[in-house]
Parts: sequence; C-alpha cells; structure tokens
Amino acid sequence: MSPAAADAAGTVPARDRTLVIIPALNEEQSLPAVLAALRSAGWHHVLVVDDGSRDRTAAQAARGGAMVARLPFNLGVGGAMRTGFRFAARRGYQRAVQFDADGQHRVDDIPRLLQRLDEGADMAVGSRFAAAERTYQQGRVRAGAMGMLRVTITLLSGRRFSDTSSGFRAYSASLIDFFADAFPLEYLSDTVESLLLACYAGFSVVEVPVTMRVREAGRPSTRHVRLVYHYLRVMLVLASMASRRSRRLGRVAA
Ligand SMILES: Nc1nc2c(ncn2[C@@H]2O[C@H](COP(=O)(O)OP(=O)(O)O)[C@@H](O)[C@H]2O)c(=O)[nH]1
Ligand SMILES: [Mg+2]
Repeated sequence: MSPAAADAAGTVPARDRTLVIIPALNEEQSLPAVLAALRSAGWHHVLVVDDGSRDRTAAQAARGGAMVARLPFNLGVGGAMRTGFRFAARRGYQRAVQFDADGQHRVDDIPRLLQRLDEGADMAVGSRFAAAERTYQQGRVRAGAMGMLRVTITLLSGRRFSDTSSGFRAYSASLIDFFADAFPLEYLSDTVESLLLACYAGFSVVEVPVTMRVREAGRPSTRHVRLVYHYLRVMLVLASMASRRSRRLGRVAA
C-alpha cells in the first residue's frame, strides 16, 4: 500500500510516511555505513539518487536496501533533490529528509528535525553553527564565502540563519510539492537559493542545532575556482530575486 492510500486509512506510522533522500556522487565507500545506520534506526524508506557516479555507488545503494534512482548524467545536488521530491510527491510521502551519503549527518538528529515539522514548520534545517559549542571546522575560503552568503540571506529574508549551506533538512508535504517543480538546480542554489525561495513563498523555515562530523571518505564537492564562480552567480540570482519581489510588493501596495 502506498503511504498516501494507507495514510487516508490512518494506519501508517510516521516513519513510513517519511522518505529519506540521499543525493550521492561517488560515495561507494561511505554509503554502506550510512544506509546501515539509517536502517537500524528504523528508516526504511530511503532513496539514493546516484548522479552519474563513476564508482559502485548505485550497486552499494541497492545492496544496502535503498531504492535507487540513477540519473543518466550529472545534474548536481539540485537536480538529484528535485528527482527525490518528485518521487516523494508521486508516492504520497508526507515528509522528506535530505541526508548526506558521506557520513557527515547523524541519524539520531533526524527525529529532532521532524519534530519541528510536527510543530508546524515546513522546513527544518540542521545547523552546524546554531549550538553554543561550535565544533565544525572548515577551510578559510569556504568559511568566508559561506559567511557572506549567510549575511546576504539574512538581509534579503529578514530572518537570521546561522547555516545557509546545510544539506541536512526536513521538508513538509506542501514543500515537497513545491520543490518537485521549483527546487533550484545550480550548484550553491540548492542550499542558499532554495532557502530564500521557501521564505519568499511563505513557508515556515526553522533551524535546528545539530552536530556534523567531517566526511568519512571521498572528496568534498567544492573546489576553490568553482566556488568563486558559483558564489558570484548565486549572489546575482539572489539580488534579482529580491528586486523582483520588492517590485511585486511595491505593485501590490500601490
Ligand atoms: N546527486 C549528486 N549528489 C552530489 C553531487 N555532489 C555531491 N553530492 C552529494 O551531496 C552530498 C553533499 O555533498 P558534499 O560534497 O558532502 O558537500 P558538503 O557536505 O557541503 O561538503 C553528498 O551525499 C554527496 O555525495 C552531485 O553532483 N550530484
Ligand atoms: Mg558532506
């Protein structure tokens, strides 16, 4: 029975209404442990979106009991997430959790994110920097770029976010539907632009302090030159979103 059909009968436990979506690129080394941890914590609906990996990511995902979507070529985290949201919407999942394949996110934090959805939020973002004790280390260039993006998002949204680049998030059913068509595809946009999109569309977005580990294997996706290019591009996108919105609000007020 699909979660939607069973839910109408009121018979589906919360975990069966939740889809864990894992965007994955060349993560054959980390994936088995991540899937085992999810399974032993009771998360049985897991979709790995393999995005043109050159290693055995898809095979490891299937071996670990996950559903696997194999994209024909690399679409980036945004394209993978949009695929995941479409699948979740079609199958009637009521909540989605975005989770890294590299072992950085803690399975134990998932219920705390989902609890905020139960309390009425549409999106709960796991933040490395919201806790009093900051244990997460990152390089200087990346930390600087992320800091500027954080300030920009705070200015444009009128909300204070401590971790705009976190990929550990939970989404409500209405946000699943929204993002199935609108999740941004470009690099960096999948984090910062999606946050602003959700705020501008009137969804309630909250942050939840979490601890993240350093990645267990493989390579982080950001290289400096690429980061600078995408950083400038995303700044332009954010500025144009904000100006379109203020023109629209101006017209409504007039
Ligand atoms: N589908 C897909 N997943 C990706 C891509 N690049 C990175 N990922 C995955 O997205 C997640 C986050 O990427 P990561 O490099 O760990 O980013 P970081 O945690 O922000 O340093 C991991 O599960 C990666 O395997 C990509 O191009 N496509
Ligand atoms: Mg990671």
